[in-house]
Amino acid sequence: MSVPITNTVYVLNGPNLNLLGMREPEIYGADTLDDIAAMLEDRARELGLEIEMRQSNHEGHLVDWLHEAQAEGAKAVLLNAAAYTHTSIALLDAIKAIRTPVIEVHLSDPSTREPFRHHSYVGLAAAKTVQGLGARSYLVALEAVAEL
Ligand code: CA2
Repeated sequence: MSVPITNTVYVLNGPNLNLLGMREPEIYGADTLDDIAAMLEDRARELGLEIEMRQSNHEGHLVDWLHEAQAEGAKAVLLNAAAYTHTSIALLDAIKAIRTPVIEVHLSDPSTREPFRHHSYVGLAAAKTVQGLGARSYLVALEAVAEL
């Protein structure tokens, strides 16, 4: 049975992103995940959307939250799966298993970094990818949701 679609956008963040703003600012920028959440909430208010921001270092939590997004009728998911982007068939299967659109987000541009970051399992099923814009990648992805 299908649930009614809400205005809530799940923003799911993978391993080590809880350390954002504390290390490697030259790659990932100086904003913390809380700063990004605040920016998204401001923009979401203007767009008539709501943000459900989560972070986990555990792959299975991300899989469970993708299922939850669909069960709760989320409008879309912004997913920065961090390193699991490049390794996780479980996340690929979860994205394929739900009808909720998933937008892949990255702060950096993995395609210009080490070769092991060039392949994205998430990107094989995501509706769109926004990368390389720092914290603004999340905002551009949110704006894309408003167009859905
Ligand atoms: O650019 C992105 O957003 C990434 O998803 C970030 C991941 C990386 O594995 C992907 O290839 C690209 C890494 C997130 C690690 O976050 C840190 C935060 C602070 C200090 C060190 C790592």
